[in-house]
Amino acid sequence: MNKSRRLLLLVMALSSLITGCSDEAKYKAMEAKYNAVQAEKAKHKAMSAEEMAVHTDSEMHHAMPAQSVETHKLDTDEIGRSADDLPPPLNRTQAQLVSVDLYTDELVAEMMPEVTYQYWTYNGKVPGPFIRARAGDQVEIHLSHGKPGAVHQGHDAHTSAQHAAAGHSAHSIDLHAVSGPGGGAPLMEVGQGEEKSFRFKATHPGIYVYHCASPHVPSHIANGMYGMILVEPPEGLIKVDREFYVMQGDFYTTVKYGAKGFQALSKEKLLAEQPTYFLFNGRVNSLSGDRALKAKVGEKIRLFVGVGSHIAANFHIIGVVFDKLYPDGAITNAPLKNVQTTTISPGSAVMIEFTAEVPGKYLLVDHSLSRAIDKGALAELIVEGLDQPELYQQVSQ
Ligand SMILES: [Cu+2]
Repeated sequence: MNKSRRLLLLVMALSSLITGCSDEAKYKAMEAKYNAVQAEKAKHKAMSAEEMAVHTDSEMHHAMPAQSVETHKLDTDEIGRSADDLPPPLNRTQAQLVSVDLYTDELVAEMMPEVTYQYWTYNGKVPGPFIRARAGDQVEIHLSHGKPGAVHQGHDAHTSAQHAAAGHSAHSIDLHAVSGPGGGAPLMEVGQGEEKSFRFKATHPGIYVYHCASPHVPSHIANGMYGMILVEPPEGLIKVDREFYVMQGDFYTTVKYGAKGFQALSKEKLLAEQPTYFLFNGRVNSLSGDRALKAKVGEKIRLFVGVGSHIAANFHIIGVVFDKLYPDGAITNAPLKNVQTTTISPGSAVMIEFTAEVPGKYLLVDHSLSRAIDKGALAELIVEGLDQPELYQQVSQ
């Protein structure tokens, strides 16, 4: 050991004596915290790239236990599609070719703070894009396995074998608006790096669900591969002020609701039909706070609400009577009027219209209420405007 190094050590020893043990302990705690965060991040990357590949479904249950995470904000993508993320009314009188670009993407995102999950998606969000066509249109769907030309860490690192081992060697799409075998799925099975297209004529006006139809189909759907397609009647829909896109999905994790860390799909719970989470648009509070549905007093609101996955929803908005309900996707039938709650079958959707008359906050729920209070099926509608005391007021004693 040379002189200068000895001197340096002496200075370090002295300074540690001066500053005392508490600083050192603090530093060590910080380091441990940093390492935990880095380990968690590394684990997520490895999970999507390599570990997923070498575990079968049942092995994954054991290989991915819940981890405690010492961080509050993980560096993940926003998984939830905003409720106002849908195309505007078509407003046209001629048939047209509607071209839709879809890609599949598997990505780790937060299901709730500090709880992550590997979603399988169309275009990186749950639900997938809202497709809007008009009866008589030709609709052309382009589907590629993986985001075209994108550098998606982890995804590009997948080999075909890894995709197969992880259960997503192929994806596809079955649109309930299609009249034809498999709703298009047999023409649209895409393996890694593949891209396929098919075209269909939108013959039946309605609001429909689409979803992945590749094996194991229920797992693909449970992981988030669904969305909705609206086929407007030739005359269009009546004009409203706001439209919103909401899908309820059931999710199945190996560990209980709210358990921190990376959560794997529990195929056992899926087969037992025992969801851990019921979610609107992909995650807990996806449509609350800043992302709440927003409207003004007097505005006509239209909701397209669907169930992508496996358990029927009991859709209700606390404090709202639905002026009009078009059940089972049948938007050209006469609506039911003055409805409180509606059941939405798995693989089905409804159209709801009402006018927001009293300002305030309204909660969208599954009225099987433990799903809303304890399992995530809760969203917010904020209505702004002047009070309407003739409709709603407190009476003092
Ligand atoms: Cu799929």
